[in-house]
Amino acid sequence: MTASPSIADGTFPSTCWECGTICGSLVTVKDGQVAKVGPNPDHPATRGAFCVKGILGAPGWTTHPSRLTQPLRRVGTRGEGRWEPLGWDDALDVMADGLASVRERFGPLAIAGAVSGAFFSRGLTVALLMRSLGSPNWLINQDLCGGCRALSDRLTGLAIDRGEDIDATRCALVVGRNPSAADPAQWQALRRARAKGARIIAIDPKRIPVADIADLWLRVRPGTDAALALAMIHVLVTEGRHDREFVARWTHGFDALAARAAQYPPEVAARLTGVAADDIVRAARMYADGPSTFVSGHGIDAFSAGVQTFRAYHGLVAISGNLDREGGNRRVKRPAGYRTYLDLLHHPDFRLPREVEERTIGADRFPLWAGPRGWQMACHNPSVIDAILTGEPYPIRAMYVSGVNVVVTYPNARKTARALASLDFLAVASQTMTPTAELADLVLPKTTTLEEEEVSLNPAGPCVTYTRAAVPPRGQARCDLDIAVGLLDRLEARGAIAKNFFRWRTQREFCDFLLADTTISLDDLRTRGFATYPYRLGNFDEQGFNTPTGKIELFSTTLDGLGLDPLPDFVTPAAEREGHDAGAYPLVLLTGDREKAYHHSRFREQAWARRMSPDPELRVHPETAAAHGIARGDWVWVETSGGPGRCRLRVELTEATPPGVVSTGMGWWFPDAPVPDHGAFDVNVNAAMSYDGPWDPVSGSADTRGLRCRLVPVPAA
Ligand SMILES: Nc1nc2c(c(=O)[nH]1)N[C@H]1C(S)=C(S)[C@@H](COP(=O)(O)OP(=O)(O)OC[C@H]3O[C@@H](n4cnc5c(=O)[nH]c(N)nc54)[C@H](O)[C@@H]3O)O[C@H]1N2
Ligand SMILES: Nc1nc2c(c(=O)[nH]1)N[C@H]1C(S)=C(S)[C@@H](COP(=O)(O)OP(=O)(O)OC[C@H]3O[C@@H](n4cnc5c(=O)[nH]c(N)nc54)[C@H](O)[C@@H]3O)O[C@H]1N2
Ligand code: SF4
Ligand SMILES: [Mo]
Repeated sequence: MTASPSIADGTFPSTCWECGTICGSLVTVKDGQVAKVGPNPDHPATRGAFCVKGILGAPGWTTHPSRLTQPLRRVGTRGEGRWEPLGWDDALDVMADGLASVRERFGPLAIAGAVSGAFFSRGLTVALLMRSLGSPNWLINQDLCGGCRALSDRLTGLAIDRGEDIDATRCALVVGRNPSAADPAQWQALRRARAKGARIIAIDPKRIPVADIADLWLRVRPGTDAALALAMIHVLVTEGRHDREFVARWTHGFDALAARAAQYPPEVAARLTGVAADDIVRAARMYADGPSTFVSGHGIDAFSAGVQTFRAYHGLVAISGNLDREGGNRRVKRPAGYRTYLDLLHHPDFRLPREVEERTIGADRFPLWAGPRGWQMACHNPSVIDAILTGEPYPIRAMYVSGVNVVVTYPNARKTARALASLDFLAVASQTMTPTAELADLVLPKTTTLEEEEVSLNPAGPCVTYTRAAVPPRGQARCDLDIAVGLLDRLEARGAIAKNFFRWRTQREFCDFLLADTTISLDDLRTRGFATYPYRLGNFDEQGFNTPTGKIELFSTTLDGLGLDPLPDFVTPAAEREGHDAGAYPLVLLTGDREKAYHHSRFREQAWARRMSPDPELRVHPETAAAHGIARGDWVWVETSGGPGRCRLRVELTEATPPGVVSTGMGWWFPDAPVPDHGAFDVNVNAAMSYDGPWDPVSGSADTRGLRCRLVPVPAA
């Protein structure tokens, strides 16, 4: 079942959606198998950019011998690794019984879903499945990803997600973004722009490849960017380089922002950030000589002051007038009639009663994140882990984890595992057996991105882009929507749902629904792989700003109303706050370096990827290594201040990482290491990190970098 009705041999335009870049692809199918995946040079968003994960990773795990091809039921104790295969009918009955029983005993709110990848249909599917059960509780890992940026974008009213017009810019301000590893489309565009004479400013503690092609590289101290951005605002304002007309017409709170920025003149910011005052002034002037585009990344997101840091940079974008103009940051605009997944999440037709939504875990403390006013109306994830373990504010007793490897990718791996293992019922849908799936009662085999259809909006095009189900699902694998629909039928038969929110029974019907009110036809999309639509820059009169004042809120009336700081401000980074013993933990830890071979915890089973990147590395400056008596290739334990345990990493020496700072990737585990954790408690940095806060007061994000740490040599075996 599932997939596209018309699977055939040939070469087809499609879209890789292994990551959020969603690159236009060409997929060649021969004898019913994927023979080749490569870039589509005609795709308007990605213009031939592509990466090895799309070329090798996606086909590699589609056919990998370790691929899950049938449902599995746990036999023996949890995490023991003993399973028995069963058919879908039985599997969905087991799942419906498990969920119905928890619902009966504890109520619908005791069931939570978990997913990642906010902008794919699987997120909506999990959210609507939970809502159908009557639970507002679903976890999406955006607090660890782009959540701070998204909340700032929303509060400020810019709506510039993925709208960097790099090709037409005169200056790209690249902040906390490592495009050469994370985003091939941005990386190609930056190099094209550079060749045409555009200037690049890189703001990054590490000398990453974009720093090497930059005109100006500011080596900021981790976690201090808000001061840098405020100082740049101050320079623009005092030198009269801001866009007065734009500011007067479209923004709210300019004077207040200017007054706040005045507290951070370049000399003050220099002390806080470690960047020379002259360089801050040069960067500000270079950026002011636009059009300029702001290219931001995870390096300033997912930490306990992430929203205010983004608010500072977003303020810079706004006062310089670089919004929705050629070479600036385009606003997200949909084709007429198109509704994004986020629109559907908020649409009244798909909502639970407000009093139920208000009980979403975390809505009481992070109302702009969780609950009815929340960005995605999803839970505050660390509070869900706590609720499972403590029963407070109310018990969570069952989960459906579909599309996220929480044991590996959430901070505090052991605690997450302990929480999952204590549930009354856990089902996990995945393509391969993961440390998360190992703890389940029921494991469901999932299709890969080459076996399923997807329609999504890519604001970078801008275009609507199409993923073809190029080959039939392997074995009995099913897509997320098929699993949800089959399950709902059974829950309905057991009287265990609140309301069936699914208006679609197949992925094809869902794709049709997305396009129904547009002029784009699915057939055209299938033929070309994408559809562009009319897009008008600077149409502020026609499409205003979605804020209480209807203007770009440099001063946030929403934050003010909640008693939070309405203006961006510098917050002392976690590593420098009181309570840390800097003597015992002398180094600062960055995590999440993107690796070309892996997508987070994915593709760990593939031989080519393991050859490219065999061990979890800790990148250390030679001076730091010398001071610690460690050498390249040594294994060290990393322990963080206030952390729950340690993890084991292999030392790599590099001058790219500044002295006193060490950096590593994330997502490490080995499919061939022993069950249940497969090394996720050993070689995974999240085994050494806490998820307990401090949390960003707006998004609830925890610090995934800028933590104090120490290294302990692992004795040679
Ligand atoms: N190959 C590959 N590509 C991926 C992914 C993957 O797993 N593998 N994951 C995808 C996903 S989901 C995401 S979210 C993106 C993330 O990709 P990016 O947005 O590029 O984020 P990171 O690589 O985490 O960090 C980017 C840079 O931020 C810097 N940084 C750290 N702290 C600070 C700071 O305080 N200030 C500043 N200015 N910079 C800082 C780091 O040194 C690093 O160079 O990558 C996506 N692309
Ligand atoms: N310490 C630290 N932790 C981090 C980060 C960091 O920088 N530092 N980065 C954070 C970031 S930015 C992110 S985005 C997260 C990523 O965290 P995850 O989303 O957990 O990362 P993946 O490894 O991509 O895991 C996705 C899982 O879902 C399954 N899967 C993939 N596609 C589908 C699908 O369509 N349906 C279903 N049902 N399953 C699917 C795969 O088998 C895989 O096990 O990690 C976060 N964690
Ligand atoms: S960057 Fe790589 S993994 Fe991400 S969508 Fe493009 S080809 Fe796929
Ligand atoms: Mo992410």
